[in-house]
Amino acid sequence: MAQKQEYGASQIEVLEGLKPVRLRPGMYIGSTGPAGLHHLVYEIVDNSVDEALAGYCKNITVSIEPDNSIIVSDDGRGMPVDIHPKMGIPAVEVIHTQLHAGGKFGGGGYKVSGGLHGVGASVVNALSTHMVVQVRRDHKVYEQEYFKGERSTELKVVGEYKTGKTGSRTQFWPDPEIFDETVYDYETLQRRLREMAFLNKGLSIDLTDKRVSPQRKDHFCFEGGIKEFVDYLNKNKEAINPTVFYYEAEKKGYSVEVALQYTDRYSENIVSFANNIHTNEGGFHEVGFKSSLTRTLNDYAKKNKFIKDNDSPLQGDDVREGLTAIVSVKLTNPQFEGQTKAKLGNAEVKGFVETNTSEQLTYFLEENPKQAKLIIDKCLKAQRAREAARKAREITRKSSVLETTSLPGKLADCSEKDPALSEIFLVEGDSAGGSAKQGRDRKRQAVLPLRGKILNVEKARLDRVLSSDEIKNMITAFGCNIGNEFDLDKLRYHKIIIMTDADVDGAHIRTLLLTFFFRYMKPLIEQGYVYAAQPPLFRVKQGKQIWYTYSDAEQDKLLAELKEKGGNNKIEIQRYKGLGEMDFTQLWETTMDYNSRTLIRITMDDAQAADEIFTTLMGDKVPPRKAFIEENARYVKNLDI
Ligand code: 0RA
Repeated sequence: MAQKQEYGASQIEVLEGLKPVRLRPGMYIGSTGPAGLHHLVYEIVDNSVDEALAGYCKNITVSIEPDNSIIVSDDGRGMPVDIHPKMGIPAVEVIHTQLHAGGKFGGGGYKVSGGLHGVGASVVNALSTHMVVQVRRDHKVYEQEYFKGERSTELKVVGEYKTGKTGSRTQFWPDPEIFDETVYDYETLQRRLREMAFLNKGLSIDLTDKRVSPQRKDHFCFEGGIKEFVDYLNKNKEAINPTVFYYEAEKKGYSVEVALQYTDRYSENIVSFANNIHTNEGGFHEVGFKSSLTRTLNDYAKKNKFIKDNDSPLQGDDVREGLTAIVSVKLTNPQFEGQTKAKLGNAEVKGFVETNTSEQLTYFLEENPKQAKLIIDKCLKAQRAREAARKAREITRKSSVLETTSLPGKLADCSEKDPALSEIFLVEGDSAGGSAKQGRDRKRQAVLPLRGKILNVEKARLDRVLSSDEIKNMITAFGCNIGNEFDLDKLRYHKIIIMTDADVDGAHIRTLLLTFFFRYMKPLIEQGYVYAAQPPLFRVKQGKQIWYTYSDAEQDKLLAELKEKGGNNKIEIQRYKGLGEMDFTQLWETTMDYNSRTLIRITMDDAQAADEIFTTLMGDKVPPRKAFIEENARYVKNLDI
């Protein structure tokens, strides 16, 4: 304790002020859209989580205030307030007004750290119109305020406390000059904070939305950590092994936790983290885990004669079918690599995870022979199905989608050859498909009509997936193959646009398509190549003027404005029930024209929620599906008229 107290002002190395952050916010928080806005909260929470990882903080509370400002408080030691020797100002002010050098406040302070390596607070401050920081320390309450990243008051003592605890409290108001939108989404924060609580067992995180009455609240605290995360992810699936396998291990500078459970599904769901950051692109921790899993299950299966000497061994795909697993590592010097800096590059982590997983999993299998048998049986089934699919593919090699080069007959391709400039519309129904083909920009827009419902891939193995015509057409049109053979470089369009009717069927088809992309072409979603078109709901005509509106709210606003101007004279309203009701010029003007259309990008954030949604909507269990649809009925209500 005493030694740790020394870390304070002297640990902070100063680099520069905050101008660059306001000039290029994207460089620091990724985007100035919704993702960036929510990122601000995570940066502040990360600092409190670091304080928890250092062993000093147990409770974190986050609230969305009625004015959309955010308050984050913790019961840690309180940020340091001593005077920084070089700068001559309090450390807490340095933390909030300077971009300091690498490592957590110059390193040495904390064991592990995620986020922006401790510069988070200053970045958030720079992008906020106003920030208020309070520190409870040494029986005093300190406070300082900032304006767009600059100090607006000196640090002063605003009170004293006799009892109660030390801690830090930050309130900030995101700057509307920086962000497209400054309204927080409860579910987005809820998802990430729940995940944070799973990843840091025993840490309590409370979230409150004060914009609504009654207030909306969540309390997250999981003594079982990622073990409970697996329970949560599998809650609507049938488990193969009832006991979730879990272990944790540590050595100097590294720790690892793994939790896993098999389900009766066909897809694999391995989610890995390094320092609480979701490593979407994998990395050495994931590689170590996967190779250990394959080797350990093969060794066990051979030793117990589930696999005979001459049988072919289980492959990676076989041991991952239906698997839900969380791999979480924490390390002092994480190297994040890859396109989105979401891949762990520390090679030494591979052996560490591999060795520990093998040892602990072997132990689990030997302790739980009944469950071990169920797991091996599941893997053997997957192996037989894979073999059968391979044989079937060989027999029909000529007609196999994976080998054909000719494009599907239903596709109206574009003439552009550069994928970055090309887009493909997946259109519900042949008649809307026809209008889209007529209305499109032939140079850059391709159209593929889809007939009716596409196959629910959640309930089918690869061989059946590949026998569906609609799916084969998409695979050949996209050109990038699927599953293990997926190759993003071969993708022929960088915008894949789902265009369905604004009704329940349309929503269902969109979900089926997203399920397929999510399970078999995940990088498409990760890279942000998948979009949903937004066709209008209404056409309003007054005299020679025509307006299109895309939501009930927009429609009400327009009608109110028109009424104010000149009453109801001659106003004609058409409500579109489907794409098929628009002719090709209307479809172009409202939904396909680059200048006037609105596209909704399907993000990886959505895709994370997607696993849950797909599991619930597309799986076999009826009660959770019914509950889900009822809970979400408000989203569907306006669509199905
Ligand atoms: C003491 C020393 C240091 C940081 C903190 C307390 C501290 C920071 C935050 C941020 C949010 N909540 C907090 N609670 C405590 C400096 C440690 C270092 O230099 O690494």
